[in-house]
Amino acid sequence: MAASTASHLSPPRFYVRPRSPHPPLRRSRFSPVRAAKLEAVLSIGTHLIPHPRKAASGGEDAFFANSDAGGVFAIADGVSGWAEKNVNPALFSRELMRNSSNFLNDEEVNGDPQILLMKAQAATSSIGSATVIIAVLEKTGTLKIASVGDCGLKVIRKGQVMFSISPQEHYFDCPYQISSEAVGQTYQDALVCSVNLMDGDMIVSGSDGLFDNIFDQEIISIISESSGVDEAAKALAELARKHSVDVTFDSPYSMEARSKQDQLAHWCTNFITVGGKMDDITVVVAQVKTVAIPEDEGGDVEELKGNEQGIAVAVASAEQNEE
Ligand SMILES: [Mn+2]
Repeated sequence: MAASTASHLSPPRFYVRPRSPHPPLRRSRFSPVRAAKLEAVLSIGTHLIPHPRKAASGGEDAFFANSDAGGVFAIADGVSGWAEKNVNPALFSRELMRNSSNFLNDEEVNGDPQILLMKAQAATSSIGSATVIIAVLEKTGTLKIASVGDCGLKVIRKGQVMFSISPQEHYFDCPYQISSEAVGQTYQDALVCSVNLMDGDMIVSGSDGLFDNIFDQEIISIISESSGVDEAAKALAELARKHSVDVTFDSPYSMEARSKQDQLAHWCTNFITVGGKMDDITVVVAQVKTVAIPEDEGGDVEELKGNEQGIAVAVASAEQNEE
């Protein structure tokens, strides 16, 4: 009845809707922040819980986060095998992060996480190796990522994981790693990618201690229930920690180990295939926000759009603010 009424009231010409020659694409949802007077920044929360047996030393993960100039964060996970050679695995990861932080405003780096990694590795003199991820948000809303190994990063938008990076590993549980030794990987081996973010997007990044012990659905729940990035980072780390010491929890790590048992049997027999995986757990939660820039800076936006000068200018502004 309703349909016939509508049909009766609507002249036929209204039924002939011209089709747009360019229907909206899914990609348009990921378009960068375009508004002329807005720029993207990150609000960043972090939380680190060391391996239960490494609590006294602080563990072997290291990280830094900096909300200036849009936003940058990095995580390094010192490879624990070095302890067998009487090398403290934390020294390399900590120095790598310290150097990454130091080169942040370097002219040559210019907001490129892979170049930042190159400089940081070259400046690191400690013996050891580490997996590492560096992420830099441009003011246009593009997140640039360089990752070596199995640190993870996911982007959550409207309650769904819309972006995730894949770990790089030689074989199960032996990730690519930046190393003091020639046999290791370098910045050239990094997985390099960019993702265009929108206001409200949540980035969850962490060492393997996080993603080996927590499922996507749990991450999504915690993100949706938390009131801020600090609270979310803490809650994620605590749940991962709880699972990591739970021998009955069927963790992502155990599931993967079982699925690769055939290849493991050839070289190692003592992998856990049930329960959580005890490890250092580092969590970074970052929320993308758009902030209005002052009117008198509006004229610069056009030339910044989509190119690499964005970060350089943003860094310069941050430096000016500090003076
Ligand atoms: Mn780890």
